Amino acid sequence: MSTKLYVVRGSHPCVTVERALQLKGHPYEVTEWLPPTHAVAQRLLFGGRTVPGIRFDDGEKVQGSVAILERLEQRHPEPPLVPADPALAERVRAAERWGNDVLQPIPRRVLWWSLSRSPSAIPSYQAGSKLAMPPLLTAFVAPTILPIQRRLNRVGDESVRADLRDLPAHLERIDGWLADGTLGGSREQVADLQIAPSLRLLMTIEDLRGPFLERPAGQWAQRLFPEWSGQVPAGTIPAAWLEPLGA
Ligand SMILES: N[C@@H](CCC(=O)N[C@@H](CS)C(=O)NCC(=O)O)C(=O)O
Repeated sequence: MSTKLYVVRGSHPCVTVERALQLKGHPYEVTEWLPPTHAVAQRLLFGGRTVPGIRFDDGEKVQGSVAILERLEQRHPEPPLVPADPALAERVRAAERWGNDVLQPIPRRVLWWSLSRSPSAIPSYQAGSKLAMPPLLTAFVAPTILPIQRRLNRVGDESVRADLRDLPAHLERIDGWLADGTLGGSREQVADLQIAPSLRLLMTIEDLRGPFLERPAGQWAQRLFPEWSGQVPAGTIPAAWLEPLGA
């Protein structure tokens, strides 16, 4: 049996786990779900509805990017994804938890809001997917899928405006971690793998890409993940909402 990673195309925590498997040199196969069918399939396989989930080659199953990286580290310690120095390891773990709890939901909310405004951008996020639908079919199903995703992710004007207001402080924090070596070391660690994909996914929204690229955080995410499918056209987010970012 080979290790199987269960993903939804475009999901940033799935990218986190896939990069970790690649860094460890652990062979794996990818099984892709088409949302919203993932919810039923993942619940049956793992007990919870979200991706990523992994079934290791010996049958052990783990769900959730932080739990998967932790288990991967125990099963395959080399190369390490957590620093040997205990004080730095504690900082890296704390940054990873913040990345999972605070930062990770933001691209979900902002992106589903943006795709609801610019649904013609949806096919760009399916590039490279085995399950990519023809654009006409996507246009047909989008009015059904978008409200479900908005509800699942508690997306509304107010939550997205609050996310955009909070982003400068989050970017400041990440810039600080890059400056003090918690992030952006010579080898990628669990916090890099958790935080950079969230930034990179946000940078597929053209209105955010410019302001992000002006900061160390955005430049770092772009360096770690130069290729990323998807593009929401400029002008999707109202200009007034972007003011906190200096855009
Ligand atoms: N913090 C968890 C969250 C996973 C999560 O919410 N994944 C999203 C995709 S990015 C998902 O499965 N959403 C669909 C749903 O909530 O049903 C992790 O890192 O694994």
